[in-house]
Amino acid sequence: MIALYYYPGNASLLPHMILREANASFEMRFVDQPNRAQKSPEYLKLNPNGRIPVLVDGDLVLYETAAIALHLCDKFPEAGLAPAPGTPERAEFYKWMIHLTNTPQAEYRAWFYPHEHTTDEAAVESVKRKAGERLTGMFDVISNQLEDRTWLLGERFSVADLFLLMLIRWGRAMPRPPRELPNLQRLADRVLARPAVQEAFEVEGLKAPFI
Ligand SMILES: N[C@@H](CCC(=O)N[C@@H](CS)C(=O)NCC(=O)O)C(=O)O
Repeated sequence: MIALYYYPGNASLLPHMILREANASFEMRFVDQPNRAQKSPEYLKLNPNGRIPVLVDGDLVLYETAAIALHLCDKFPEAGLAPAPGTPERAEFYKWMIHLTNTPQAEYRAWFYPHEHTTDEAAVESVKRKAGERLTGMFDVISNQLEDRTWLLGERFSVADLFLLMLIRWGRAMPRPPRELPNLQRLADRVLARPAVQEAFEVEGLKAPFI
């Protein structure tokens, strides 16, 4: 039995899209994030960090979005969502997954939760603005690398593209949203055209504009 603890549009969207891409059988468990259900004693038993998502796979209880994504790639190899282990393409795939999780995804914490990054209430807006600027620079670098590529790995679609779509989406309200970079808009359009992705968005109730 696989269960995904989620809140619409949160980081749980990545494993959700992967599960649908893999045609997996799973159930979704809503976490009432606005009411801080992720800090409840029951949820903290699953993820002591009190963050979404968590994936339960039989006896395995896994947190950290990128770890869940990699686990699902390994669990459903027939879905072909990542290159074969031990190949140079797999190494590139790891590079993108680690980069996306520990650079833009981590930076988004300061954008969405600026009050956690300062003890000075008056500085909250400036923390947020600076996070937005850093994210803008990160998306510029990613966009440049997409210049002659269909997907992050070149001609091969992978879970890294799903990850990037989620991160592009999160920047909808930034002063310069990632979608304004043509390479990112193009990649997002390709990912959004996938039936599994459309299904995940629909089930989570995510409405246009998607990015
Ligand atoms: N490094 C964690 C970060 C997860 C994370 O920040 N999740 C957000 C939702 S996107 C969350 O739980 N926010 C609510 C909170 O921090 O209380 C991961 O990748 O799983």
